[in-house]
Amino acid sequence: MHVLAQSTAVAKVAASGCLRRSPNPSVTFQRSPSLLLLPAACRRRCRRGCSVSVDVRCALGAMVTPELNGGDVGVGVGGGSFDFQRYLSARADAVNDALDRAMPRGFPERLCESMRYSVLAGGKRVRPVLALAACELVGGDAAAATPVACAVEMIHTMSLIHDDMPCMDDDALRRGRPSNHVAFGEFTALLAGDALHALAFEHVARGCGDHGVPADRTLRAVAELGSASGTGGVAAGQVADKESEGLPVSLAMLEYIHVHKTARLLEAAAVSGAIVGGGADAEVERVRRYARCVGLLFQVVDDVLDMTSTSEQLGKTAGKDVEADKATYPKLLGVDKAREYAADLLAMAEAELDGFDAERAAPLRHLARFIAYRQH
Ligand code: GRG
Repeated sequence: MHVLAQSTAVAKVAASGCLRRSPNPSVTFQRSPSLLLLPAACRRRCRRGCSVSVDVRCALGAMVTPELNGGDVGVGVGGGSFDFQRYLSARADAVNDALDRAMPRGFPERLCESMRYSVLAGGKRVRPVLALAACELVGGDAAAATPVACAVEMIHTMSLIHDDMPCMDDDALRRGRPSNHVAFGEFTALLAGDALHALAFEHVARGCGDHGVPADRTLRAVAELGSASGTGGVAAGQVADKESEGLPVSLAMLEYIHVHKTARLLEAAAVSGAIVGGGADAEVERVRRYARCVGLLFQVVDDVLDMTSTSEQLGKTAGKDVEADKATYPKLLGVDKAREYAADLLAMAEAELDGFDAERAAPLRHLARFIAYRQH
């Protein structure tokens, strides 16, 4: 029992420490030695009862009890019943409609077509749904967070377009179809990504006011998204990732890469949603801590899936981390320990929701489980 508590505390320190950002990435590369202790991280089982239907292999499937399955329909939370599948598909549909309206048409035709091609190609829409659910958690109307939700998806999609290009990961398959540069050529893909990034900020700046979001909150959301994209986020993680290829990578460095390349944008999605939803500062910070764990969880699961799934299952090329000789959690810890770490992160994320109203927190609770148990 003592060992359990202690190792969970280690994982907790690691998860919070790893997400602290340094203004100087070269300094941050050296930090977070606490993560080196993570192989000892405990298995912490979900303390909440929820129903079960794990019938397919999933990233965590081999090591956690089936009670943890959160992708299930009709799971009891806080004494009630919450239909997560319905919630997810309703929110994803709303985001898809809003994205369709937001994406430009017309001149320059090829640029607009290329942007629409990647944004409207599907995808799980995890980040926008996080934004909407965080907004609702703090008592806001999901509509207020729709511009922020769309913006996060635009930034995410631009990162996928650029990530697939020959100068980055050189991948021909994305979201089950040819990558943007394969379909439209390199310079168009590059510019489509650039234009999407610009549109994201324009969309928030123009759209939030239409939903009654006060200007100071809109500005805070813009700052959050900007910080998650640049040297404090995705771009920093990507450059560290590329520079590390083929080299020995420490767990601290791996953590830096994953937190910045992936987790930071998920964090910004949830935090921006809570900000435009009118959340108090303490609520926003609790949402941030939840989303930090979920963001890192997302990438740990991604690493495991890359190693254990097929390209058909993923809709993108499987096994490419191994091929590119990239550091991943399964590579550094082994698949079982990576799964244990994911389970710890899931438990920590859920613990951050305990202070909120159970019904309002149900979507974020189940979203965390969905991320843990996703199969693509
Ligand atoms: C944002 C300024 C700026 C630059 C981008 C190219 C680049 C710099 C970063 C690459 C970031 C990247 C692709 C990280 C991987 C994140 C990840 C796990 C993506 C997969 O996300 P899913 O599974 O994909 O949510 P879908 O298709 O479902 O949306």
